[in-house]
Amino acid sequence: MTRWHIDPATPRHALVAAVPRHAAPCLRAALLVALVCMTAPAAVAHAVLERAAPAVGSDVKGSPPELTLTYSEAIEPAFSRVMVTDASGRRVDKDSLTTQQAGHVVRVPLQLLPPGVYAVEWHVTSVDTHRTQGRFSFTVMP
Ligand SMILES: [Cu+2]
Repeated sequence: MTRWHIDPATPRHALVAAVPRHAAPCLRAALLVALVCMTAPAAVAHAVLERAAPAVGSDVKGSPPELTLTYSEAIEPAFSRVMVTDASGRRVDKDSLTTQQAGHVVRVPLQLLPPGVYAVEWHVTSVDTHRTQGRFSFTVMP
């Protein structure tokens, strides 16, 4: 298996960080895609979040046992991070990230979640070394 060298100080990251935070989410995503692709050393698609369970912005009945995130490309678990927090900012995932389906699916076990709104923040590095990130929320209903 190929080993990838990840340098956290590459200009690509500076570019990604330079995208205005106040830009509309879709514009920001488009800018990120453009910047990441422009600066790709060997252009291969990077990991875009294709779906999530619980789904982005969804209401779910009862505490979900885990969060799953499906990406367009395989991700490298050692260089990827997912955090789920409650409305007070307390972390409610079990700080354990595993992958399935050749790295396309990320599984994060969750603690027992009382009804409320939860925020998911993810930063992943795909196997082509490109970093992508995003956040969304879901609501646990009684
Ligand atoms: Cu890429």
